[in-house]
Amino acid sequence: MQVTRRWVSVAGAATLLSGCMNGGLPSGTGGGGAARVDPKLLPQPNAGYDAWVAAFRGRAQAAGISNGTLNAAFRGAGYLPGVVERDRKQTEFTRTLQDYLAIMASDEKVATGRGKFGARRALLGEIESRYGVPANVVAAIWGVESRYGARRGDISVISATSTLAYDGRRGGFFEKQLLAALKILQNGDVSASGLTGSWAGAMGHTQFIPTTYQAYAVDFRGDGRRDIWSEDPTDALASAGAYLSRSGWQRGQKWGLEVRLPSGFNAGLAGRKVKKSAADWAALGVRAAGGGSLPSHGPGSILIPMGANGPAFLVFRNFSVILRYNNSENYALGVGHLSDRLAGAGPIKGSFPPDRYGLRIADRKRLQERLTAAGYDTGGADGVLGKKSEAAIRAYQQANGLPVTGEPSKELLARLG
Ligand SMILES: [Ca+2]
Repeated sequence: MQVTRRWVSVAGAATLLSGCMNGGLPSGTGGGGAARVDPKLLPQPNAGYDAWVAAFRGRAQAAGISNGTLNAAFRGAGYLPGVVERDRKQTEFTRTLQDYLAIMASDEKVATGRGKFGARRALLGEIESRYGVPANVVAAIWGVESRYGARRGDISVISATSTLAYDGRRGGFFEKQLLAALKILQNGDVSASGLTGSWAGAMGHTQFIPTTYQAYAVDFRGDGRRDIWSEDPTDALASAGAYLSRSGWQRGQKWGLEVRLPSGFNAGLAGRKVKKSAADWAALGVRAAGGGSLPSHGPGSILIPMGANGPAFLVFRNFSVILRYNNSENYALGVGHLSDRLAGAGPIKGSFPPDRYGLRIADRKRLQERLTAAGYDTGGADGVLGKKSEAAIRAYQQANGLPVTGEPSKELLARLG
């Protein structure tokens, strides 16, 4: 990924590329879950793309893809302008840990997640026995990647990856994904019409990109297919467990925990480069936020993702394994925290500092609520100011003769009441 604190997720992509993610966790979407087909996500005529595909077919055949597979794959596939648009827009917003947690692990999301976790407890227990990755950690990945299967993606993977390969910004990477997708079809794991995913080719319940699928997906019950796409999440969840296991997950060890730092803690000791034993951190005054002694799971690092005045964490080796799924510390903290919450833990205990506009999450929620009430759709009121909120602020500012910045402020909030 091109930067580490991005709001994205695609299994394995973190180690493979810069910023190729599905954006499966859009912010500010609140409700509005009903699927609407964006016409830009339907194939549109494009002569340049057609010429690219014609040339690609030769390269694919040289890589062992049959004509029959290519014909079946590209029947109905085509250039998707909406995919290129999303690829360009990806880097506009940076998300803080608080944003991530608001999106991944709000009380509402946790309540939904506990229901989904409970319903699949037996399966997740079997996966835990086989791969050593705790049921609640696999469930958290599931929740974050596809909202427990609700957002598996319905875009043709052949169309999406061929569009991005043709587009060329990261053409080499996406040509590899396209080839891997064709191999999946040729292998018979899924039909051409069933090979769907998110806009950047991340597929199924746990949003594996095709190369990650090829390397790590498993057929848990041995029915002959590694099926991560269907309603039944068995293979997908087992594949996530297998992937974390093969990435070095240490059985019986925690990812980390929230801690309380002593006043005057040397912030220079924060960051994954500094590793100390739990005993050494304890000697420096670090305490478990929930009370009790610091657990010992090998050398650990202190993370303060929102600065010294925000929440603090002690993370162990398994935290780095979650990073293999998506190389963002905020992502991994979000998954770790959600996994704890699914298992019954409470919310983060530390307080979050105000944002650069001086607003706290309650202020941001109120701003979204007031804008919505005034007729400016922010796409929900989750306290995460994304594209929709920015557009709503702009529209409000325009309509009220204010300087059009698209940025929130205390003045704007006061004006909205
Ligand atoms: Ca299977």
